[in-house]
Amino acid sequence: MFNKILIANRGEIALRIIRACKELGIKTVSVYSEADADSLHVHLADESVCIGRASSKESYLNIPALISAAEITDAEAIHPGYGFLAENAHFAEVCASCQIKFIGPKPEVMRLMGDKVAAIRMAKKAGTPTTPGSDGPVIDGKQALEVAKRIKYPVIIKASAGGGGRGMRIAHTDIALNQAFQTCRAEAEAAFGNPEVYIEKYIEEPRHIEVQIMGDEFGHIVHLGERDCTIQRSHQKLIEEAPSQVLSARQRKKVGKYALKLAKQVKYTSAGTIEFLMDKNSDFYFMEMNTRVQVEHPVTELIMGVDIIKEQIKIAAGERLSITKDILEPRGHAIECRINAENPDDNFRPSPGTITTYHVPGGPGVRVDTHLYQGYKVPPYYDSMLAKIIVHSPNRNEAIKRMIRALDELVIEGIYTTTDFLKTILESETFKRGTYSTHFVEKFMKNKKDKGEEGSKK
Ligand code: MV4
Repeated sequence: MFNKILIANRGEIALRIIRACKELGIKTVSVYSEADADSLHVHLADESVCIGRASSKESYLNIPALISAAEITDAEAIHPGYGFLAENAHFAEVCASCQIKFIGPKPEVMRLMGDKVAAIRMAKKAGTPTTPGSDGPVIDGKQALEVAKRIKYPVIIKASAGGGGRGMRIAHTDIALNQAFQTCRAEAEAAFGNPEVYIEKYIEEPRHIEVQIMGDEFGHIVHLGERDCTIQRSHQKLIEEAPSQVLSARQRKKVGKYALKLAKQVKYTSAGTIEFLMDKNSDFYFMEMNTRVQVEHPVTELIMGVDIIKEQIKIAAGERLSITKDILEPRGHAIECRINAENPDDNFRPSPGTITTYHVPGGPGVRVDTHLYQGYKVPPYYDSMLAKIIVHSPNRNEAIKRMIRALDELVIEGIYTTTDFLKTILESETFKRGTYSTHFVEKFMKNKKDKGEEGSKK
């Protein structure tokens, strides 16, 4: 096992990783930007190193600074968390060349899955269903029209280097397609330095279902069931749950099998997530694979009784997966709410500042993953997520009630947060019924406006 790990991240995920290390008897090194000198991850680690100025580019994305920090502290491994360098194959290669173990999948697999066209090819090869679409990149407007004619409108144009909802355009007609194709290419070139795009049939009103995968370096790969992440806004997930209440036992088995096929095809190691869209006929289509631990991993941990971060670390240290069963049975229902420093009444404008009053929920079945403390100053430079409230109950109805109870207990004053907004979603009949698509929040906001209702106040 490792003696010491450097955590190349900040916020709640840095704490989550430090806690796993402590329980495994591993020493920890935190890195921090000048804006994070008063952050909890700096204090909870055994050692900490300042790696640069406030901007991510000069600190958490600064590869030479991170490698130097690992070298001067004798850290044998780096955990990247999520975001920042977590899916950067080049960073993983630099780590390897410096004899530092990158806690994640192999760089080749990260690079392959980062190329969305290549990922779809692998899915097809594995027998994992994909959406009807162009077989590979689309090079000109003429070819785009040919593809649309074959698969029928509506279609979606996606950047090969995109992902997570960035660089996408929908078209319903030939004329719109021509325009969208050119714009999408130009945007992809500007955003990713790669103009390559591909086309898929646009799945209307889908649900977002993703499957957690873990693989060790002995070729043992398992899935830990699905998460339903349909409640999102602007490609940011707001509420995630596991298991998905819309899947029958048969469908659950099916989507798990589809995910496992792709993971086995690429000989996946470490923790990863395979994302699917589910259409109105309950058919699944592979969307993309995330080669990192995700924000929403705790809902899987609670229902499966697995510590995903500890498993990730053990796998990287060359140990075998401690999960021996091929199929794990979920126990109860878990829901996660992401609390952001944003004002829902002002188009979710970020709301940095000082937390003047702070109280966290507790009691049975409540887990809070956060880096907040009373007096903490939320910096304006990074992601606006403040906390994750995660609840576990015997069934979905009980979990919803528990979450509402937990959100009622949560007190964060001094800045705007999304707490009350999330509560109104949980209290809505549509959420309770569970009959919604990825457009839920958009429709919910429109309804609120039409009724002239007010949202959460400071
Ligand atoms: C789609 C789609 C419909 N049809 N692909 C959004 C994130 C990125 N991973 C891919 N995304 C989508 N791809 C086809 N062929 C709709 C989305 C999409 C979406 C997916 C999951 C959750 C929320 C979403 C919101 C808007 C669009």
